[in-house]
Amino acid sequence: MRKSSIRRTCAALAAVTSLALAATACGGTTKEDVKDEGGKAAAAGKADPNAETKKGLTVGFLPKQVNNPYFTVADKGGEKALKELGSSYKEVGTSSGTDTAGQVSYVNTLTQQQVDAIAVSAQDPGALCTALKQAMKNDIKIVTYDSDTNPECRNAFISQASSDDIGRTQVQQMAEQIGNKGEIAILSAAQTATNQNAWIEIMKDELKDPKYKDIKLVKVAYGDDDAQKSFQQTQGLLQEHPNLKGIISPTTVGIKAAAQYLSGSKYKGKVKLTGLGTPNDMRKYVKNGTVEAFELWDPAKLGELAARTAVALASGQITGKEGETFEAGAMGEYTIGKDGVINLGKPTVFTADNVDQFDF
Ligand code: RAM
Repeated sequence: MRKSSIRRTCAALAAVTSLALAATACGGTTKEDVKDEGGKAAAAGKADPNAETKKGLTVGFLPKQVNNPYFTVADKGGEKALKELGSSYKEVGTSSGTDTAGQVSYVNTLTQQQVDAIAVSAQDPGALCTALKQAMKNDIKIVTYDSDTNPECRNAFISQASSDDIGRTQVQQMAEQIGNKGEIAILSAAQTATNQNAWIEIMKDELKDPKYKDIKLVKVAYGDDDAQKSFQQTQGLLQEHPNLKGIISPTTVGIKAAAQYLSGSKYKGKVKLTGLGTPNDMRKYVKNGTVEAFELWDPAKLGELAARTAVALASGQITGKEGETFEAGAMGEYTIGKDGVINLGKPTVFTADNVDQFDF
């Protein structure tokens, strides 16, 4: 039976029976279909760096939130890379950044459709685990990007930069802008977001340094990556804390909404704002004096690296173990670090001097 017809049969089986049953019935056949040495090595749990890059694969992208410009750019980067590699791209996802059940059901759908790999940005670290493990049992490679799940629930995580680089620099920028003194708050995304929570932990750790003894973190607020909620949370922070000197918002949706609120208020330029934003969203707030500096990485490169990692995994060139290396096209060679983490690079700081040089 050809792989496509096996897949159709299995998908039909999965639709009428429990997924686990279909997985048992179909798992062996799919593996037998792997003819190349790289595939065999990978099936035996070993990477074969010389295995041929497979074509005709399907990689499903499942961002934290569709219609979030950050993920639109990231996923376009993935789509472009997959086209170059001769594979197919599809994107599914929820429009709310806090719809964990929706994300779970999308993982299940992609599993039933027997895609070759899934690139997912997890809204919650643990909630997707069962579904992702089921996908892996079905021979689907799992790459998390942007926001991780637990390490045993995926093959590799593409991290935008180290949490240290992202968390500490935001505190350093804020401290500089408020002259190392005063009350500050954080406006985050969803309360469960793995990436924002990791960065906030590092921010708190950085704040322990005695040089910040006069800075007080008074609140962490959550805007859920919802523009309206983030706007209202900013307003609430300023009402509750009239002495607030600055807000750090480590989310592109949050920082934009906070900038929008501040720029139309008496606090413009007085209450400092920094965090993670896209140059296209933040340009006007840098130019009108609401924001001095913020940072981010190139989301398109993050999506591209997620796609290339997914294909390298599905081709058997890597398995996700520490120390394995692979070629990510023009992006160069990447090495897998501890716990299957692959670091994209370092974030870029944007100010009035360079913000016009970027278009994303
Ligand atoms: C938002 C999302 C995403 C985060 C960026 C910085 O778009 O929360 O997960 O990485 O901000």
